[in-house]
Amino acid sequence: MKHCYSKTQLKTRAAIFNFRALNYLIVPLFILINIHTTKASEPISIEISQGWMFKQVDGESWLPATVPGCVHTDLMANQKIEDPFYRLNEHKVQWIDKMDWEYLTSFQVEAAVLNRENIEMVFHGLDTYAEVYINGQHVLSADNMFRTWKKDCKSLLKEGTNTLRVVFESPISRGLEKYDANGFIIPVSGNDLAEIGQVKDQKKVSVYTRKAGYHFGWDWGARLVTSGIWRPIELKAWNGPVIRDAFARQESLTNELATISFELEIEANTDQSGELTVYDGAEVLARQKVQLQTGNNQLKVPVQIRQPKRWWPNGLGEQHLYSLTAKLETGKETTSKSVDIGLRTVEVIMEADSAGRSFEFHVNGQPVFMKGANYIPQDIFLNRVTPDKYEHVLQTAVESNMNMLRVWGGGIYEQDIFYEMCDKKGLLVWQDFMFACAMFPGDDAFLENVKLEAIDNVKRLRNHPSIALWCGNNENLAAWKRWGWEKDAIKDQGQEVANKIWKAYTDVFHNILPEVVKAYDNQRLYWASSPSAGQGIPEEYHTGDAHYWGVWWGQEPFQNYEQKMPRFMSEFGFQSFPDLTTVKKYAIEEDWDIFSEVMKSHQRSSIGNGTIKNYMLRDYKEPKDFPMFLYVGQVLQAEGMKFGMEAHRRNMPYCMGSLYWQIDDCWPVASWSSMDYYGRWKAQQYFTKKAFTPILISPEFEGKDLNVHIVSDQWEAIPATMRLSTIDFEGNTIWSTTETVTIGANESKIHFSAPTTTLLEGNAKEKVVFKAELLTENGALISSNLLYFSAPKNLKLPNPSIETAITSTEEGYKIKLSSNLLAKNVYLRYEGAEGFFSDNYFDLLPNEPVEVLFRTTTDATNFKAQLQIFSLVDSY
Ligand code: BMA
Repeated sequence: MKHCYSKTQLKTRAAIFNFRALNYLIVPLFILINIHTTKASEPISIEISQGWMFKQVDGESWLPATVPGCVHTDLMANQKIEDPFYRLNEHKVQWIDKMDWEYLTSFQVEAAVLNRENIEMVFHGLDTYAEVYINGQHVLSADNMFRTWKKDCKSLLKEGTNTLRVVFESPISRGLEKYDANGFIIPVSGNDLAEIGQVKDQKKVSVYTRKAGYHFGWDWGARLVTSGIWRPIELKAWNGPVIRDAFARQESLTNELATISFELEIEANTDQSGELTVYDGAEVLARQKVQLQTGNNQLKVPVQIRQPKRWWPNGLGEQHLYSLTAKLETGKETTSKSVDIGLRTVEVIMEADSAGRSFEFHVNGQPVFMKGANYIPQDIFLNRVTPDKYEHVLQTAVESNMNMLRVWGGGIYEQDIFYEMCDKKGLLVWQDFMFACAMFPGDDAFLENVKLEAIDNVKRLRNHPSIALWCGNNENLAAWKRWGWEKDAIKDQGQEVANKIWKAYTDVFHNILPEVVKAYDNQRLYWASSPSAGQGIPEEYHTGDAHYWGVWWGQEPFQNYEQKMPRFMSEFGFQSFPDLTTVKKYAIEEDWDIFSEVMKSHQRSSIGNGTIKNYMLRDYKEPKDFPMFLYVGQVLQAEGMKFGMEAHRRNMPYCMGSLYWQIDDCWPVASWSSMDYYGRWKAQQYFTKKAFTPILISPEFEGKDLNVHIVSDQWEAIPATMRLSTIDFEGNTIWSTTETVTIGANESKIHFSAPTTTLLEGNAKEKVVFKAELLTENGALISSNLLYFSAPKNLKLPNPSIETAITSTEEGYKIKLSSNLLAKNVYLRYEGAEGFFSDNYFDLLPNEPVEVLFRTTTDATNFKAQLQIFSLVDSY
């Protein structure tokens, strides 16, 4: 089973088309091409997704496969392996990535396809070392998961049944060959979980292969190194010329006029003339005669849009999209291509000031504070990330008042649908190139591969208004310059080797990638590394972007989020476990101990579970059992991160961004995520929504004083009422004031300040809470917040009686909660069906009822009986 073919064996074996293989096909394999509805000369596009079978290269039996997909999910579907996410199963499936695998299908080609002048097969994503055979003939060698591969196959196809076979060599075997041939060790972070991967001598081979880094493990990820056809394979057939690419380069934008250079790449098979028309919907924007030469033609069509409607980020306006279509008519043939674009400017303003240099996104000329999170692929098995899952995560971002996500460099250049949704939802994207926490090879083949990958992806994504900037890598620079990798390399391997490693870095991040961005997308900023102060200059807190990990990795208190204030925070975070319902998906009751084998295995941070516990015991009483540990852990994360998000916003415009680590998960695990693998909101997600509200009232202690800040992202000043009070846990007001304020446009300002002693009025600080509310002139609540004078473990929390009134609604239930005494971090839990609470983990103040909606699409008839409600006093 575990025998591996050498490269030569594999090639010889693969070169002879394996007819024997076809005998194993148990179902007739073909795809139906619906040519009857296709007009004689219209382009044809067919996805080759049917009838696929797969097997281990040296195995005998073919099994049905799903394409797009991967070996692991195919093995699971055929019950050859158990779910790797369950308990310790991940460790039992590590043999898979040491094997070579092959995929095979047959498909019908009708005469109508064959008669087209051009026929091409497009491989949108092969993971990763793939040899492709059409009708037994070797046609392609692929070695980069992130690239698109095309093969002219006019002369390869025949009428009737054709076969397509893709052979994947183990990324581990190929990685080991490259590792051993390299001659020196390339530093790679501990995120490459070679030990869990049971790799020979625990060699970290991930960086040799252009494949999603997180497949090799991460400090929140499983180690499951996939192989497979991960994006569709498309057969295209057409007559005449084809528009390969269309790029709407925005030349200038004013309120009166948008000037666009519509840049088209047209491939023609003969010299010919034609007419090109550019449409915005049905409206003709430009029309011109064109003369095409055989081969590639680059055309620039100037286009103007009068009174352009702008595209705005979430919270600041509409996301207007234009659909531009280029239509080429050559007399005989017509071909067209459409792109959706948004008209806006995005700049990063970096201006020297007394502290250092700003790092401010300006959208349409206005400074915008970026509120958001880092995004990782939503599954280790990418084929399982359905449009619904994209919708859920991205809609969560919108509902949490975010306007930016960072597509982090250890995952993938996301699927088109991700960016299409970001365009529609107003989520700006900080787009990393796919390099993270490692140094990389610098040989010519590697560099060329990276260059082609960058061109593919920049061209694919550059029309999206959501993309805000291109960033070279995640933490590679910090690792080399700050974490000591450079010094270690010099010490252990000598200056010459260190120079080579650094040269590879500068070749990729200071030459190749910025040159690609300049050539193909020159209006976006290229930022070489996150975090950094500039190209080759590691992060300094007074310039550039920062990742602050003193909280968590450095065991520093949450209060340090206020002290370690950067110009733009692109990462900070704190872990929690997922909800018990999620834990039950991977752990049985005997595993319910944070130090059990199963719980430790679903925790990938080297300091993980102990660190959660340490922080918890600083502020909370020790939870009485495992379910309560999970609950308190989520509250701990939420409160800590709330403090961080609010601190960054309070410090605007000095700090102009707060992107926390991380919004989602790729498997069920303890991690920094605010939403777990199943899309369940953790406490932090609810807290994020409130901390990122467009207008925020935010009280904080400063020495002996309490200050109340009001932070606004809005561009108009508005009059409001600020109501402040100190109340005890029975609901008695012991101090209060009401003031009229003007909330300044796009600013953070202290509107109230007083010594804490004044607010306590002689009461014990363990028995009262400070309440801040902001209301419109008409009395509608804009924002409210609470601040306790003491850590939760010291609070004298009463035993509240929480009353509920539950009524059915069209979408589920409405729960009205009220309490006679303070109920801290009220948690509503219902396991009967999947559903969503509109709020959770909130503090219920005495005699201030709160309404929560429970939305569900499934039957939840037993809701009333099974709804559990508890609060912090129940945890110990
Ligand atoms: C940053 C990220 C990730 C990592 C996270 C938590 O370094 O870029 O690499 O998962 O911190 O450690």
